[in-house]
Amino acid sequence: MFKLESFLEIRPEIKEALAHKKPIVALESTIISHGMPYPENINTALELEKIIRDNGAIPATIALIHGKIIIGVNSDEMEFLAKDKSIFKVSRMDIPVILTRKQSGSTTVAATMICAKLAGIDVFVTGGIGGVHKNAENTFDISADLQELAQTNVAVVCAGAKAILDLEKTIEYLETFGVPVIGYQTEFLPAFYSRKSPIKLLCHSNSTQEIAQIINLKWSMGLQGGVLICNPIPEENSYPYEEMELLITQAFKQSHLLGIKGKDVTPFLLKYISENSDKKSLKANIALIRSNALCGAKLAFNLKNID
Ligand code: PSU
Ligand code: MN
Repeated sequence: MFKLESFLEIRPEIKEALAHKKPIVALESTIISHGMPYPENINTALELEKIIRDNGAIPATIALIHGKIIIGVNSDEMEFLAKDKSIFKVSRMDIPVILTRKQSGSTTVAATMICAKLAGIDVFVTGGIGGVHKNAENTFDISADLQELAQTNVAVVCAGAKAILDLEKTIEYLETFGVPVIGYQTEFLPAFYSRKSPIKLLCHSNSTQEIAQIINLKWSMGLQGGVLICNPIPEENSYPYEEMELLITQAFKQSHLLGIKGKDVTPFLLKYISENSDKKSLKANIALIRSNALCGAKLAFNLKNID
């Protein structure tokens, strides 16, 4: 018979935090294995955990290690995720396959949301979410992250979405599936490297306390699904939207020429941009996710302290 405990390992510190209803922030691992080069990936992953701790919450980095969902990977496991080239990129569809075969994989936004929910964690911090790709009307390439946001009750803090995606279609998709998209201290959808895209959001809030109330009300009413909180990259680390778009268009053309398909598309585009912007895009990536960790810690605290 299926027993969740055989596949889900929640590390003691997080078990204790769950039992005492302490604020917890989940972190994904695809960014470690497939989003950044070594050693920036491991250094950033460890730093994010510290930022979350310094701001009164418990960090829980999530990954699949040798056939188990680990909630709160330790530093040795993080090193493994950061260095090993055979780590799978795991989204919703891959979870049962990787667990059955006792393999290891880093979790995408979709998979991290699923695992966080299984563990009882309701706030998750990432860099950028997946979305509707450009030319999706022909390729049907839409990230499983969006469907997860539509159905899984986890609040996701991100810096918007990269312009490797069709941002207008991504927002339309989230609207169709009833996912609240909240601009934190901005009226516009942030575009990852840039503080602002041309897309005006329907909801913005300057307070993590108010955002916590919105999330709490959504779930208390029985409305299923996530909430997306978009926190713009700090001003001093941002790039003009047009400048990034040019590089992104090149990356997109290249992926088309090489016939890159399916789950390889996003890592290909991310790598291309990173390699063609010296370390500019990497620095921006690190800065924005640090800022998201701070926002997520505050939000997790507010969610546990609703009046
Ligand atoms: N976008 C980024 N950085 C990332 C990702 C997306 O700017 O690291 C990763 C996230 O883990 C996200 C995944 O969940 O890529 C989406 O992949 P796909 O498009 O194949 O669903
Ligand atoms: Mn895809």
